[in-house]
Amino acid sequence: MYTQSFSVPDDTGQKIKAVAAIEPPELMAKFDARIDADGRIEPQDWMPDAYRKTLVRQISQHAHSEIVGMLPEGNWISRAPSLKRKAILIAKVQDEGGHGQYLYSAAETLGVSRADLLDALHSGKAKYSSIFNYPTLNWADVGTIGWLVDGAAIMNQVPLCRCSYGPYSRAMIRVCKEESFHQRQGYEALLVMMRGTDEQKAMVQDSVNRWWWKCLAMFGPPDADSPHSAQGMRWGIKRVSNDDLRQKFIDATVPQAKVLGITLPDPDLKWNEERGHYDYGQIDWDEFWTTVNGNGPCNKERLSTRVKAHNDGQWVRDAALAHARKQQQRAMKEAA
Ligand code: BYC
Repeated sequence: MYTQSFSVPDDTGQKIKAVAAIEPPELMAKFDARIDADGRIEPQDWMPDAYRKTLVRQISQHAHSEIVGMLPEGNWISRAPSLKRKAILIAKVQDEGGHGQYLYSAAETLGVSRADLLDALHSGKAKYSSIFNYPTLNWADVGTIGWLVDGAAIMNQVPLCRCSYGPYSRAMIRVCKEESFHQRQGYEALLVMMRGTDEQKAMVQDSVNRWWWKCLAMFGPPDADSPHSAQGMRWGIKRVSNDDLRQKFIDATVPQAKVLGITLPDPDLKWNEERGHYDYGQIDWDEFWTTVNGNGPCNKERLSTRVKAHNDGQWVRDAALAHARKQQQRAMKEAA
């Protein structure tokens, strides 16, 4: 069964060789050649055990993030300020449920069961994105999540459309198209508020102040402290490093903040002519790890809401299975 304890070694060169050494050399050579040629690995293909485990870990964490990610915004559906905003928000939250479905299906092609993956989430063993453990305190948070959280998610996910594992890369193409709409609707909602009253403008600024640093942490620990990066990059699962994605996100977002007319809460944020990038301040990694390890402001609430939704939905799964069994029996009778 999937476990958090699996860890691809961080002592780059030597340990990557160690992974290869325990696999049959001919199969490993064929696999490496496919990766080197930027080919795709499909479910029926041979793959090293560590590659399979890495994918199960990453894809399932990603799937969990999508379905837990429905919760902070879902809280605002009944309080959306207009019919239009409510319809957009419902569509967005439904899309996230759909992304979870594609991703659990992609993980299942690797030989794990959805029930086991969900057990790992519900028992607190599996990780999901740190960002969903923070509260949504005002309506502007819904816009900020679209603009910054979905914006960060797209930055991370576009390179995953070229991931070496076929089912994951194909799922990500569809996910990215939908995420792009999510990002735009958030930005547009904030633009409207920034053309509104002083109270609305203050609400947006307060929201961005609370989410900015958490969004930068979403990309994961700095490259030097990222145990999985070297192997993930070697296998074409990860295409761009955590720090490079974070930098791309900052560079793309600063001009958008200027158009909006809000201030990003970082006194060290300034253009560095020499690097051709924005410099930025220190991310609070202690706070990040506290949250990832289960002690953020909303971790317990998120998990208990998910467990309740899962238990409340048992009758739907039972009914779907009973219906499928009935159809199968009917088909067998007709065929006999
Ligand atoms: N939160 O060696 P590293 C979304 C963990 S939102 C929690 O760099 P890797 C959405 C990491 O799992 C985003 N944990 O790992 C948006 C590892 O722990 P384990 C979901 C994190 O895998 C709006 C440890 O730290 N996106 O989709 O090479 C609405 C060391 O990290 C985080 C994805 O999941 C974090 N932020 O790189 C709804 C994209 N960052 O496993 C939904 C796919 C790191 O050793 N995933 N950790 O216990 C990825 O691209 C990569 O897995 C990551 C991490 C960049 C996230």
